Amino acid sequence: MLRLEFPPYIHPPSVPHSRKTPLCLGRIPVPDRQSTATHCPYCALQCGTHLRHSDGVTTVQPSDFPTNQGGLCTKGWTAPSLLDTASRLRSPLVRGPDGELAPSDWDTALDVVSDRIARIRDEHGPDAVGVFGGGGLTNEKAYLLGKFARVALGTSQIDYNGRFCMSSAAVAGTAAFGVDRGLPFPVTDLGQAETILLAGANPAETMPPLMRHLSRAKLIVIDPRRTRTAESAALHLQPVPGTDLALALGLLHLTVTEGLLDKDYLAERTTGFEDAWERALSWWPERVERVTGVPVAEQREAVHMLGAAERAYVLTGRGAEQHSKGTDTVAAFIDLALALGLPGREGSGYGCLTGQSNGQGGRELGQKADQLPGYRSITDPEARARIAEVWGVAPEALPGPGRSAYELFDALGTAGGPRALLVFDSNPAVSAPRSDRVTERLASLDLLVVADFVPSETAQLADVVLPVTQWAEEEGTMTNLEGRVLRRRRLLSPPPEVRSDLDILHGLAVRLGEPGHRFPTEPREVFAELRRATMGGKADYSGITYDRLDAGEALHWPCPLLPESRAPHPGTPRLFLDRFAHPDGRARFAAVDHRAPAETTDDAYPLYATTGRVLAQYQTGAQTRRVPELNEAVPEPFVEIHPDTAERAGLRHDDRAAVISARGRTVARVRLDGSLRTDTVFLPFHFPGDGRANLITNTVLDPQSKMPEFKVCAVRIEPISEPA
Ligand SMILES: Nc1nc2c(c(=O)[nH]1)N[C@H]1C(S)=C(S)[C@@H](COP(=O)(O)OP(=O)(O)OC[C@H]3O[C@@H](n4cnc5c(=O)[nH]c(N)nc54)[C@H](O)[C@@H]3O)O[C@H]1N2
Ligand SMILES: Nc1nc2c(c(=O)[nH]1)N[C@H]1C(S)=C(S)[C@@H](COP(=O)(O)OP(=O)(O)OC[C@H]3O[C@@H](n4cnc5c(=O)[nH]c(N)nc54)[C@H](O)[C@@H]3O)O[C@H]1N2
Ligand code: SF4
Ligand SMILES: [Mo]
Repeated sequence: MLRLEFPPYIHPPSVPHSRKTPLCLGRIPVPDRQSTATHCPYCALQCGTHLRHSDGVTTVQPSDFPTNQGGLCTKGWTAPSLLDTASRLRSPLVRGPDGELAPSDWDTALDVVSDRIARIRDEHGPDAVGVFGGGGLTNEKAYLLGKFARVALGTSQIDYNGRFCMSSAAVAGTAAFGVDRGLPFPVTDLGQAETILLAGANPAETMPPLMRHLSRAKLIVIDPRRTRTAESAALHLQPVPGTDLALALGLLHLTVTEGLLDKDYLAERTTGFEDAWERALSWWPERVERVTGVPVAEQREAVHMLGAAERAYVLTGRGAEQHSKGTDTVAAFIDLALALGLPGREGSGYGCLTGQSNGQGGRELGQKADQLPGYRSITDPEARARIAEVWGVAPEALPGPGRSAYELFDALGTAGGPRALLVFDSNPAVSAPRSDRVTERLASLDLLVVADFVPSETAQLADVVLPVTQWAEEEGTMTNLEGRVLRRRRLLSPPPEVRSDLDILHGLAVRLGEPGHRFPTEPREVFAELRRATMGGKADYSGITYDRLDAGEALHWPCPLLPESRAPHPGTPRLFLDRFAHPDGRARFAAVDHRAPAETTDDAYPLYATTGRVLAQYQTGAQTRRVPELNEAVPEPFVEIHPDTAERAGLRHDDRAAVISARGRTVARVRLDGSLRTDTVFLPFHFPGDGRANLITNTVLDPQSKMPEFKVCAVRIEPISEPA
């Protein structure tokens, strides 16, 4: 496991990190102002920062924003250095007849894209062009991307990387509460809790400053690994990967049998307990221990810690969610929280820790295959009519739901599948399951267009690469893990030949025959339209303005626009205090049952592999592998393995090993860890090429959320000899 020299979120690194004057460019970056208040570009905690520029150097300092309270992790501290990374894309690239990507001008690049799109569309219809977005896009970009796909391209084939992220929690949360917002309460509420259950989340590495809010509570951590988060827990339950559903059902069972059920809450605020209980009834503690490996005494301790607390939370992360039964697993944890009477009570609740910078906003503004802005369903006639009106098109002209992320990648270049794909803010050649197959599908396309600021592994496969602005060079809004809308502010002007994603969408839309005003390039203008589009939806942003945000108001959606005679709506930091969002105002228990992972171990593949993150690298590493300090901390793929398991496989610490599943093989450096389960190995997914964890992961999808089973598959591990 990763150990850094200094605590991850207290001290600044000894060397100041800076955006240095780029010698290669011979250009001193032009600051638009000396300093600005903004937020870190990486994760959903959206730590507040002060960015400053002087003497050609950009530096970052944490601000006293509620989510980070003056802390930053190493990624936040080093974020400015990516602005001028040597590999920054600085002009459009078009693949020439020689098969090489070569610099081009914007008109040529955009003409090539629009001409080929038009041709493909004429020949094969609008669904032959696909779009893939990301949870790192600002709200404005995510909104305009969805509109671009449905209006300018007329395609149903749009989805985004959030499908691989919180989609299971989103489905389960919507079913239980009628609306899904990652945390339906401010992060700071966690600071008053007595007990917090963290199911499959490792915030000590994935959101270090969040740990400040968890430090007063007794933590119960459910994780097959003894992570840094688990080390700080009062109780660590260490299940076999893929068995959380049985564990959650067992905890519900014990809540009832140990007399901890909140019957008044059940009667007043919920429906469906009986059906849920019918399933949980057969998950008695000894059976749960047999399936999950979690001792009965620990199960009992967990429910008593939760039941005894006046204020308690149940939180899920990707460890519980990224499974072929992720939706049911989250539903079972929500059932547990409901049985204890937590959701919708001040000082208690259930929440999912969203992941990417704008994972929340990205999930509700219309880049998901089945959604329109405002968290509206694309199959709901009323929602279609409303959005069509805002967009100035006929409702019938809006396409229906498209394929989910993996289904979309899998169909690329096949009969009936898209023949062109535009990627904004994702690197699926590394992040998608069976990334070898996905890479092959991407390569088979007639046209692959990637907008990025670095040559990601996916960009390297593209026919056209479009260089975009980075966070410190653009304005916009983001919605953090607590549904709070924040301002991203510009400090620097971008390199000369770099454009914003909004500019690109405008340029393409106009070339495809759209009136230019339909695709504004000014974030403020897009936001004004987005407010109208979300008005009356579940995620209502209509009462939020840049001016209110700039005045420092903390606005959590829903924040509807009120008549001028009334004071503006204050936003909704806490959802569900009076009622849940279903018509009857009640939360719904889900009747779910455990099932095994799609793939279980056998003689050929005797170990479980699970995947996840380390502090120093972000996602596919496209960004953080280019930050020297971060890459030096964790420079290469590794596999965590128990010493006994390693010995049986003939492996020692630091050996290179092949980890092999039924789908493929990945190569990683052995790291011995005596605290790991002996039946489980762990790999981070941050690395490209032969070291991609996604060469082995399982593409089986959750039937409801279409989430792939990133967190469990069966493998064997073998030594490989070092290349000479
Ligand atoms: N440093 C860093 N921070 C990040 C990111 C990053 O890439 N790097 N990414 C951001 C994003 S997009 C996201 S989504 C979040 C993710 O944040 P987390 O959910 O905290 O991250 P993961 O490491 O994917 O998974 C959490 C834990 O789940 C455990 N786990 C694996 N399998 C199982 C299982 O079957 N059951 C249970 N209970 N646990 C299991 C893993 O051991 C791991 O410790 O992090 C965000 N922050
Ligand atoms: N095995 C395994 N696989 C996983 C996971 C796992 O736990 N295990 N986790 C999944 C999860 S939770 C996630 S969120 C995904 C993440 O998967 P990806 O989204 O593919 O990962 P990133 O590295 O964040 O890729 C984002 C790319 O967009 C670029 N970019 C950043 N901001 C912008 C922008 O504003 N505009 C444009 N045009 N480009 C931008 C970055 O430089 C980078 O190249 O991976 C998933 N894959
Ligand atoms: S915790 Fe997340 S938002 Fe905060 S500094 Fe680290 S990466 Fe940035
Ligand atoms: Mo994520």
